[in-house]
Parts: sequence; C-alpha cells; structure tokens
Amino acid sequence: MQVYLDLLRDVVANGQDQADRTGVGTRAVFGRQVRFDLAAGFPLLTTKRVHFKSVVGELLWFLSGSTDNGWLRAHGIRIWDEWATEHDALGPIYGAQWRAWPAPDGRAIDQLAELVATIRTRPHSRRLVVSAWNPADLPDETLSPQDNVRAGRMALAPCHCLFQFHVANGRLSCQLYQRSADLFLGVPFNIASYALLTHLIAQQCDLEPGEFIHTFGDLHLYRNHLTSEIVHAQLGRAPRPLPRLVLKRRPETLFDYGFEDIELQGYDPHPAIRAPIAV
Ligand code: DHF
Ligand code: TMP
Repeated sequence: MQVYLDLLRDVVANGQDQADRTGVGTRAVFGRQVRFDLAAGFPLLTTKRVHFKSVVGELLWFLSGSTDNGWLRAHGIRIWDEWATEHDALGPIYGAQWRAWPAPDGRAIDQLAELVATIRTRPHSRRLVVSAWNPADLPDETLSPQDNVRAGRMALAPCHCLFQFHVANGRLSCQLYQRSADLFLGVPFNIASYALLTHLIAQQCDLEPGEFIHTFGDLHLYRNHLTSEIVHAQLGRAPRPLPRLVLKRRPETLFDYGFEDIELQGYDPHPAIRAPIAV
C-alpha cells in the first residue's frame, strides 16, 4: 500500500487549494492512476485500521440493489447516515443504478447480472462496463442531500461512477473511474470495495483476480484532514504485509453472498485515525 502514501504526498505537495461544495475546502490534484496486483494480497490500508465490515456491508448492500440506509444501520454501519433522510432514504444511488437502471421503455436494466453473463459468454468483450452516472437522476448541487432525495434525486452524485472489467490469461481485472475522491476517508474504502467486487465476480466466472486499476478525477484532501495527526502520522508509519481475502463458499449467484462468506486473514494495521467527514 506504498502507492497510497505516495498519493498522500502527491496531493500535499502538488495540490491546489480550492473551495468546494461542502464549504470545508480542499487541496486537490486532477487525474491520477494507481494499480494493485490482487495476487500480491488484498489491498486494505495498513497505515491505519479500516473498518472492513463496513466495506463488506456497503458492497453487499449495493449488490442487493438496496438504497435503504436502514439495512446498513441494522448491521451497525453508519457511513451513509449524514446523507439519508429521516426515513432512511438516499434516492437512486449506486444500488439502484447497478441493478435497476431505468430505461426509457420502462424496463429496469440489471447491469451487474448482464455483466456477469457477458464475462462468462464473451470474456474478450470490450464492453464490460457498468455506469452509475445516470444524468436523469443526478442531484442539484446547491440543495441538501435530503432535499434532493425528497425531490426523487440521488442524495449524492456517484463518486465511483464507472467501471470496466477485462479478461486476459484467465485473470479478471477491473478499472474504476472515480470523478471525486476524498483521499483520507473515502479512498481506502473504495480501493477495498472494488478489490472485493473483483474477487467476487472472478469467483462467479471461474477466473482468478487480476489487477485493480484506480483512476481519479479530482483527488483531494479536505483542509481539516491536512493536519499532522492525520496526514503526517500516516506518512511516518511503515506499511505492513497485506492481508489475504478468503471466500468461504461459492454461492449460486453474485447476489447471494453474505458477511459469513467473506473472510480477511492476517490484517495487522496501525491504529485507526478518526477524522471529521465533509457533508
Ligand atoms: N463524503 C465525503 N466528504 N467523503 C467521503 O469519503 C464520503 N463517502 C461516502 C459518502 N459521502 C462522503 C460513502 N463512503 C466513511 C467512509 C466511507 C464512506 C462514508 C464514510 C467514514 O466515515 N469512515 C470512517 C469510519 C468508518 C467506520 O468506522 O465504519 C473511517 O475512519 O474510515
Ligand atoms: P462531491 O459530490 O461534491 O464531489 O462530494 C463527494 C465527496 O465524497 C468527495 O469528497 C468525494 C467523496 N466520496 C469518496 O471519496 N468516495 C465515495 O465512495 C463517496 C460516496 C464519496
């Protein structure tokens, strides 16, 4: 996970200080790419503890097609609380677009089911793409998340908005385009989440996991994360060996995994570092 520390140094050294939607302000660079060989270990940050149960729960929730924050809360996962309404609604975010993209003729397109079917039948396809960026459902950036949801829109525009798979030599690779990336809080989750998704889809398609390639648009550190306790403490910590992901079972479909099927072995991170999140 040395590449994560390199990104931190890059944003601190080369970023421009900017105003942003949340009012907190960021230091940002534009256009970066890093890659992780999934055979080298599972890319979960070791220079601070990342709550892996939240990563797993959020991905299972996306895969189920749910956008109900009540499901996450019932599993003790609070990462979407600030964006949900009092009725736990988040509008048509990731789960809705992945599993039920509304087509003009009234159909709901299950992009994930079609993706798995295509990888199985035409692994050489160059169209193994899933998009969460549905312009019809985007929020109005000047309204609160809750007001957007009440208006039938997404609480937050998709940050990890488009991903593509590729099969070569029996290995499945994934590239994500993330248009906006909170390097301290969001990115460690996003890397782990897409690495996990690649493992699950590889298992479903009888392939080995290949690489995860993470491409960033606006990659930023919030001003209130640019502190010695947050950035410099991590830069002073030595990365540790990566944990290993073990899938305990091969369920019937991509949509049948549970927490108990996903086990992380040998995760020995430095202590967690708490930080405020910009809403
Ligand atoms: N807004 C902002 N400003 N940054 C984000 O990363 C972000 N991520 C969202 C929604 N809106 C966002 C969804 N993903 C946390 C991590 C990911 C996430 C939302 C929140 C978070 O708070 N992480 C803490 C605690 C996690 C836990 O213990 O479960 C962390 O220290 O990693
Ligand atoms: P924006 O919609 O104005 O770009 O704000 C979204 C913020 O949330 C931005 O800091 C990026 C961050 N974010 C992540 O980094 N990863 C995520 O998975 C999500 C949902 C948000």
